[in-house]
Amino acid sequence: MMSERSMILHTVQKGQHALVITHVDPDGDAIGSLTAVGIALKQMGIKATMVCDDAVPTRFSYLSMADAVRSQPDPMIAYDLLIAVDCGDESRMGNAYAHYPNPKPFIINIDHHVTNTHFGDLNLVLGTATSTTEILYGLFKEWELDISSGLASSLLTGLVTDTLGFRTDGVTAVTLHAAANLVDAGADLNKITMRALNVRAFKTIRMWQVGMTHMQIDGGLLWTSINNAERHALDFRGNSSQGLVNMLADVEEASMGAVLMEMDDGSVKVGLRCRPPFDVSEVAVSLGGGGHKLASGCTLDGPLEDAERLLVERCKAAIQRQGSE
Ligand SMILES: [Mn+2]
Repeated sequence: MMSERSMILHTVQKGQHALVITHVDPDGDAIGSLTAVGIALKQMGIKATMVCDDAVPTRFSYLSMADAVRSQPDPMIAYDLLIAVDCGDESRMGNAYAHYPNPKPFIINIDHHVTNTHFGDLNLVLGTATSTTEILYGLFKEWELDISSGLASSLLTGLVTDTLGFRTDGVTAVTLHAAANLVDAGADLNKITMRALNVRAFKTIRMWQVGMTHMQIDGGLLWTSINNAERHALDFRGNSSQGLVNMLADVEEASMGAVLMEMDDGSVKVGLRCRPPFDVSEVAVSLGGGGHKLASGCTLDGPLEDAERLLVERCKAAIQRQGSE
């Protein structure tokens, strides 16, 4: 029996031109994973196109090959392989996948979301890994791939951002050994922490300000919502709260934190966070979303007031149930 890892290697080596896709509204692990796979395939002499529906945030511009990320696949290329990174389900790939003509290429799904739907033809899903780049690091080591400094920077970026600087629940000695090896290979931990984690756009902090004005606490849930008019007034185009929800969930009196953001189409993007022993993925999954125990998200139908009422009710019930288990 071949292991999943060697089957992936076998499949990748047979490929002519790979399409690599990461999730919409990308974070550091998404862009780190996307560019890491792009760099690795290039080192292996395999053609690849890196795609993300949304533009690479400027704070990740230090990553090699970040400027080669496209917003859609090249229609002139017949891809024979699709590698999805950091995507819990197909919809996370956005239009890059949804608008891809049938038949779709063979899919390799590499991810660390516990709620991953195993949508690939080959699935390397490790819910215990702190980031998708931690999984990729293990994969590349097994393939005995040379970890160049560019590759190390991409991999460490995913580790640093998804662990909020090695502070989250799932961080183990394995994570720290991987990070140390990546620093040895030439990644600059200080620069990555500063650029990918600490530095934020002014409009992000303005968005936090608006969100913090509206925050409410009830039944252990600390939440806030930002409506479409407010989001436009801030010229805030993202659809995640970019750290605001983490801040809310760190409040001592709160068991869970939530941020609701109304989008142009009337739908409401929800970010959820909590501390052990609570589990927000249960709430997110029950509302059609997914993620991790301590960090999840979902999209609700508007209007915003109805979405808010539904979410608050579900979260408060979950807090009561999970707190007494
Ligand atoms: Mn991730």
